[in-house]
Amino acid sequence: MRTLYQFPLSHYCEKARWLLDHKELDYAAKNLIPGLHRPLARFKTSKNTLPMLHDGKNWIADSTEIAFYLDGIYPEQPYLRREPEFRAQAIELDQIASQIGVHVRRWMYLYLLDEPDTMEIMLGEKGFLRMTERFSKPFIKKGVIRLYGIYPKKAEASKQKLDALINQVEQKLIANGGRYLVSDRLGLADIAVCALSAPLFGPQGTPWEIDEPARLPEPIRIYRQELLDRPFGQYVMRIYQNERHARVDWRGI
Ligand SMILES: N[C@@H](CCC(=O)N[C@@H](CS)C(=O)NCC(=O)O)C(=O)O
Repeated sequence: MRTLYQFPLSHYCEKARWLLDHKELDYAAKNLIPGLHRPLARFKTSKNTLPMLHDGKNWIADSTEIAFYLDGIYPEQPYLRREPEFRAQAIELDQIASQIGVHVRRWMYLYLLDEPDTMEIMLGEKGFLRMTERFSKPFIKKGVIRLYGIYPKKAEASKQKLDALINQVEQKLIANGGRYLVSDRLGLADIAVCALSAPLFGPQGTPWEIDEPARLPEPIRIYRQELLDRPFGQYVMRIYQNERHARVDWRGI
C-alpha cells in the first residue's frame, strides 16, 4: 500500500494529497508526530519535512519532488504538459506557490495559533499527542513559533510578500484566460497554488473549513474578503469546488 506521511494541518501535505487524488492513486494518509517525524524523514529521504511518500521501494520527500516522481511513474492524468513552454510556466508557478505557502503559514499562524481549533487539529483526535495534551500542547506551540518564525514583524513582512506573490499569480491567471494557470486544463501550477493558498479561504472539505467564518480573527476575515472580490480568490474557490475530488480523509490515520 502506498503511504503518504503527513501533518493533517499542513498545506504542503494538502498539495501532496491532491496530487495523489488527481491521479486516482490509492494511498493511506498516515500522521506523524511533529518533531518526532524527523528521524524517519531524515533516514528515508535526508530531508526534515513532510509530506513524504512511500511507494513500493521509493521514499520521496517534498511536494514538488512527489509531483515529478508520480508523473514519471504514473503518466496518466499528467500534472505537467509535454510542451516545453507549458512545462516551464508550470514549474515557475509551482515555485511561486511554494513561497506563497511559506508566507501564508507565517502570517496566518500569528493569528491562529492561539485559536483553540488550531491546536485541536494539530493534536488529532487520539494518539500520543492527545494522551499527553497538557505537555504536548505548549511544546508544539513553542516549536511552531520558533521553526516558522511566527513573530509580529516577520509576519507583517510575510503579508507584504504574499500580496506581491498573489498579484503575480493573478496577472498570469488573467493572461491565460482566467480558467487555469497554464494551458487549458488543471495541472501542477493550479494544484500547488490552490492547495498552498487554501488556508486563506477555508474551502469545504479541507482542514481550514470553519462553521462560522465570522469568528475568524479580523485581519484574516478582511483579507479573505478582499481576495474573494478578486479573480485570484474566485479562481481558488472555483478550482476547489470543481476539481478537488478528495478520496482520502485529510485527518489521516
Ligand atoms: N518544500 C517542502 C515544504 C514542506 C514543509 O514545509 N513541511 C512542513 C509542514 S507544513 C514540515 O514538515 N515542517 C516540519 C519540520 O520542518 O520539521 C514541500 O514542498 O513539501
